Amino acid sequence: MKVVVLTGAGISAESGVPTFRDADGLWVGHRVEDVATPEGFEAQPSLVHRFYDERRRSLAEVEPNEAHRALARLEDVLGDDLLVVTQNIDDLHDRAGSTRLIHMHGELLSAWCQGCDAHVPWTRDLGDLPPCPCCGVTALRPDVVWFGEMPYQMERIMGALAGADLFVSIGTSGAVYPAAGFVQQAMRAGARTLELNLEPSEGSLWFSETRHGPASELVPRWVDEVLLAVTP
Ligand code: BV8
Ligand code: ZN
Repeated sequence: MKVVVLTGAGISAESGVPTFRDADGLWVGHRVEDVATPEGFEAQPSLVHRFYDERRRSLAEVEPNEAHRALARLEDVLGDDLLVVTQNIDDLHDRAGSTRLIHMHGELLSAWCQGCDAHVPWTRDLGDLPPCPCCGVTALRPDVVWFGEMPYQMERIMGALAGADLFVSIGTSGAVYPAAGFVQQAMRAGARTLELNLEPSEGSLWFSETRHGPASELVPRWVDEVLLAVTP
């Protein structure tokens, strides 16, 4: 059984990573167009660097939760039949052990050099304009996909959706495209579709089944169901 899982900020909420649209959401205090666009970065680079430097630093204070760990367990059994596509730029799936993982909106722990186009692992601040480790130019930006920019590995994701038997969406409001359209592509490919979210999302009507509750409860329970069905 081929499974594609899409995750959003809701899967990291119980780890203490703020989501975008909840009351204490990340973008409160900032206008989205100010911090999550190339134009915003061009106009106010230090504001945008501060926005991402804060989020990169806070990674040291959070841990993966039972939902991240359940998906890693699922990969141990399904192997190449599972692909996790995350919209999150935190490293909680990675730390939980997921390796068949695509960060379609980039990663906080990576920097992208506008001088030589290198993508380099990065854990420090970028606001103090450090030189690129490859070309020495002080032209590093957060390696995240902003509005108007092309998400990463879209061909690989489209291919996985076309062959999926099951598409599961976890902890996302279904507000941002192209991620929000994946459920329709999966459905058109004949996949069953399941939404695991705290409350109905903007795309709930597209899912053949929706379950509401915290990811740390819903995801392990769903993974146990799948493991029961696939292990002889
Ligand atoms: C592109 C990275 C084209 C940075 C992000 C009009 C119509 C349709 C589309 C558009 C349009 N106008 C513009 C567009 C395109 C635009 C878009 O979709 N805009 C929206 C606003 C309409 N999209 C883009 O620009 C994308 N690129 O289209 O490129 C292109 C084509 C060719 C060539 C070049 C370009 C790129 C979008 C990527 C933006 N970057 N993030 C960063 O992280 O700072 S978006 C960011 O917000 C996330 O990555 C995610 O994608 C998105 C939504 O966030 P969620 O993860 O869903 O989190 P949210 O807070 O919203 O929801 C949390 C959910 O969890 C809630 O439902 C809640 O109930 C639930 N929850 C909470 N707690 C729990 C829980 N669930 C379970 N358990 C819990 N405990
Ligand atoms: Zn460089």
